Amino acid sequence: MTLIIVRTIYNQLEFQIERFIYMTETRHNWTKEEVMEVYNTPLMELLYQAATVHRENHNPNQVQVSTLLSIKTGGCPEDCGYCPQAARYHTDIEGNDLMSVQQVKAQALRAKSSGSSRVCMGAAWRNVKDGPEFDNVLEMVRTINKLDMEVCCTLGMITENQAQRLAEAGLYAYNHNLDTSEDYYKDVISTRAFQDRLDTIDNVRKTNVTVCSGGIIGMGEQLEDRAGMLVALASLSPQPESTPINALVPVEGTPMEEFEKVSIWEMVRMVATTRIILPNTQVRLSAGRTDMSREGQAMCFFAGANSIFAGDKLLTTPNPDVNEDMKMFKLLGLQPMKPFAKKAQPESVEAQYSKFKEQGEKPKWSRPGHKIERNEEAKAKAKL
Ligand code: SAM
Ligand code: DTB
Ligand code: SF4
Repeated sequence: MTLIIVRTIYNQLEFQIERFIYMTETRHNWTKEEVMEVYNTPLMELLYQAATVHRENHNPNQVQVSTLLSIKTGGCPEDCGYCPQAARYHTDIEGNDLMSVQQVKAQALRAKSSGSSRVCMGAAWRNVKDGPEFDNVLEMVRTINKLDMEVCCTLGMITENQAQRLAEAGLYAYNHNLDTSEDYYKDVISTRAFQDRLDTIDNVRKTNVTVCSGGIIGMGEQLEDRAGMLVALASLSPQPESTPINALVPVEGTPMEEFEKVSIWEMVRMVATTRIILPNTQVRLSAGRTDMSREGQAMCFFAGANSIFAGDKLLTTPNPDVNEDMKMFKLLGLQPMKPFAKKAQPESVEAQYSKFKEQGEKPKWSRPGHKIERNEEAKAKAKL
């Protein structure tokens, strides 16, 4: 008992000191021009600078491994131009209702045995609705937390009350990507606004849950938009604890089906720039790794990436085989990070002792509803 109290006080002190150092050292006022200048630095110099920042803030030989689990697939009402799960486009994915807690537990155990420290549960929802499905998600969170793994959810927009309920269940991280700059967002999605994303992140920030937010490159955006997204992430206070960098996976049937894949050089530059602008975040190599060689990924790790999504599937599209990833780790001398290396395991409160109740009112998320030509075309094609 005494040992537990001493350890808790020690952990608290350690986090307070880390927070103080973070507050005094982290820059939140990057301009787009400065970020573009970093991105365009001659490659060898950029790699050197990013690797230096990386070493100052992280152990360069440790990589955090997350496993994705699509707990509710397809049929989403949103019109995100990149997403195979939007109901309005005609893609070949197999939709599924919400998985059971038992199915999730079995998958989490598999992930744990293959070296993952985190399970990230994704649902193709616009926003969370209070009710039996959300209650089941809360039970999934409690179940995975009890397996001593970090639990992350990505369920769309959430209210402060829903964020509090997830925190109380033992959620470690909430993933909600800005995806691109505020300007370009209007060309990608018409069914919600950039501000909605910021509002959800704000709701998560009011709890103990860490924020995971990043974006996608390769959606036809300009360098200015990549920089704009990083400026927006950097201005969050505190900055996100993890930042997924996805390369667009162009899926047949979506408005972006014919987009060219991003080159490894763009990925390396984006990773290195993210590392410099967000020095403390875990930069996660996310969608697009199946198109990257081991050498390319090694360059990304050198440039400051220190997390991956592992497992042979992302949400609906393929991802490298876990055994191949572990061989790559061995080759590069990388070690999978232990769970709760950055922040203590959250407590998990059972449903019957919950302090937070369902809230009847409907949250007012926006519906900008402007037209995006390529999204309209893809929708029309699906109807033919
Ligand atoms: N529905 C929730 C939401 O949008 O926040 C959660 C799931 S959604 C699939 C999570 C993230 O996956 C998106 O924000 C986007 O960054 C990424 N994503 C989806 N489709 C992608 C694709 N084709 N290529 C790369 N990233 C993709
Ligand atoms: C994130 O930034 N990337 C992951 C996770 N967060 C949820 C999802 C990638 C999805 C890629 C397309 C698919 O598999 O459906
Ligand atoms: Fe729905 Fe999320 Fe896909 Fe957008 S990204 S269509 S919100 S599942």
